[in-house]
Amino acid sequence: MNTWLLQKEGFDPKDAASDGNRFLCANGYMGLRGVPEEAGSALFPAVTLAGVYDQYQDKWREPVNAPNGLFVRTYFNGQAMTAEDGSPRAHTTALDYRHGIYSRKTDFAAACIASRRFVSMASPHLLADEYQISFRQDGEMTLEAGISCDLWDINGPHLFDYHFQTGETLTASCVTGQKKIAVAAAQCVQADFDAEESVRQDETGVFRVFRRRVRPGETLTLRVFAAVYTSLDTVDPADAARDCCRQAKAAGFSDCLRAHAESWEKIWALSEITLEGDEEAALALHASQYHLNCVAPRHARNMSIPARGLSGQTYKGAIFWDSEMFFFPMFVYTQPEIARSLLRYRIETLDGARRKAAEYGYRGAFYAWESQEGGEEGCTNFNVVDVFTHRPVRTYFRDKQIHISADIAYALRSWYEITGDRTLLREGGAKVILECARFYLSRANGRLDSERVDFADVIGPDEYHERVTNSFFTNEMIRHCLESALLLKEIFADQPAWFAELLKELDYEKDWALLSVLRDRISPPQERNGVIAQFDGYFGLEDCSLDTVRSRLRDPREYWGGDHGVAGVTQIIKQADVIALMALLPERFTDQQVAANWGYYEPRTEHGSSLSACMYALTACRIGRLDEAWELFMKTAQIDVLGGGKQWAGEIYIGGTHPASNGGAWMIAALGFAGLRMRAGKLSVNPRLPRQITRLSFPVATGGKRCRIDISHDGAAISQL
Ligand code: IFM
Repeated sequence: MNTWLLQKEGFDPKDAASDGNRFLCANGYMGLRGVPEEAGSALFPAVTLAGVYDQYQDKWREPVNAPNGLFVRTYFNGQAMTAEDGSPRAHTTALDYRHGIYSRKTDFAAACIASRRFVSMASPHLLADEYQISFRQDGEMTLEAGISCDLWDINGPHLFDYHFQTGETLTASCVTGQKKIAVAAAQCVQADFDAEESVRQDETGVFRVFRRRVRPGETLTLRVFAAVYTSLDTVDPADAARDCCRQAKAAGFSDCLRAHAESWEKIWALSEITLEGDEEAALALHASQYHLNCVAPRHARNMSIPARGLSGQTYKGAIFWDSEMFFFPMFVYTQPEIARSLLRYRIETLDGARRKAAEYGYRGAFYAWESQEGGEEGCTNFNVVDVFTHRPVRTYFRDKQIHISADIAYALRSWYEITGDRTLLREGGAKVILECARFYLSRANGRLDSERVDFADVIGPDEYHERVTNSFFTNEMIRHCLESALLLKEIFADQPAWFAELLKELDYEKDWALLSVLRDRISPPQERNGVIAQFDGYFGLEDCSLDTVRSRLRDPREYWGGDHGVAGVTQIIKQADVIALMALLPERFTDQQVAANWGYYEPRTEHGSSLSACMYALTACRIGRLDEAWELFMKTAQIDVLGGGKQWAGEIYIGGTHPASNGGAWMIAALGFAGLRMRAGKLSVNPRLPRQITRLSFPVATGGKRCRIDISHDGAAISQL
């Protein structure tokens, strides 16, 4: 079995949404969905741009899909040769995870189309395709290769004022509706055949048209180079896109491919986990690492990663807590510059978080639940549409999921604890922690003189239970945030003047004195037989099975949460909550506590979020439930191999790739199975290898150096690289 190759036989348009995700190519700047070159908008093609957002009318803001410069469609005797129309005798799609190469082969009676393409990891604006067609029959061929503007948008259209330029390089220039960001796509080709050439342009795009007579046994090859730039990158995006294409064409497809593949080799040298003993698992781990690595913002120093990566516009292309909790760990241990970029994004969007806190009448930093450019909140008050009434449902993620600020503070502190590096804290990280802590002081609403401070009307990670009091996860993360703020004084003990200046700049004197007061007064959780209540009153809810709750659904797409959701009145939870906290702050709990809570909550968890299984797997490793850990690992790691995960929340499409699970797979393998831990750059391991794995080996970045960890059932070794 090739553990680097995902392959699928056959083509069913019904799978197009899911396959577009599974066969995604991306490089952090953009993502190209895994659909055939000739696909029209019905098959959800997209070149999704990172960090470029737009709003159409009063619909949700979402990322922009650029015009697609790799569009190619062939006609034989006037008949379009498309994978989706049922005429192919065979169709294969493949994705080479090692080098990020998508390929397809489609066999028609008259000819066979084979192509391979990539989104360059070596040159962030470049995409390239090698398209080959081998004829079996005599006839007239028309081949169109150009820039398609027939875009799939969830809440679009977003691009207006199209302007095309033709010549050796085709260009499509346009602007976004809201902020008038200029977007340009360019394309040029290298054909190894003679043909009559012309250009066609209309509202669907601009295309070069090749016409010629073909004979059996003839193979024609077209190499396509395309590029995308926006005015956020440069002043003249059209010119830059044209230049990029021309340079790529001059270098040739093979050289561009070689540079791209070499870049991927470097990424694997830094991050690959080799898993031996189970090939399905090895494939799933490669898939997970591919999908997370391919959406990392390597071209930037202050960007983060959307919750559905660059697989489309789902979840508004927004940055969630997924970044800090699930993406950050793999990067901080393997490619710290990327982890730093994720955190810089938060540092640079502090003002957005301050604006949000002020909007709700609070001080400090209340980060966006769904953060877009500048930290703007993308989450609406009506984030789900009811499948029965088709009405928007009032959801409270935006205003009540206050743990988000503490999650960000947690990652900033982890950066310091893991790497020992203080520069990020000095360069804005400390300010973020202090402002997050200040938000919780003001959220406590002046109740600091009472003995117990409740945090009421919140939502923890389990989104099915809304507006609860004393969410254990939320309270403990707040406590951790307050402690982190206090710890800053110790961290900068040798720079007292700088720290005093920072407090002065933030006018923090009064708040500083209150940090420890609130820390000590946050209400303790309710408990029963060693099980911690997820929130006050949780044990009073109906205690029934997951199957019972599922049997109450009247529509498979029905939303389980909210006022009328089937889960809200029961103890069934959406995703890891108390257990997520035990995974994030392991030193606060004994093995017995983890075991008692794991045993109680796991059967009551739907795992309705792709963020759930990973947390249960990590804690299962700790308490020696290795068979369950293995099962949860496979569930996590295989999600984008199988195209799993929930596709609908009410009437809202939530499909896409699952970077949180992708990061989760790395976390389970490295932090769970290997028991990796790094403190101030010093490594240790504490292996808990499931029987299915015979060997686990992976690199880790420690300061300027790198180590390799090798684990087997005979023991563990750490060596310098
Ligand atoms: O951040 C998550 C959230 O916890 C559950 N719903 C999906 C979000 C994005 O992955």
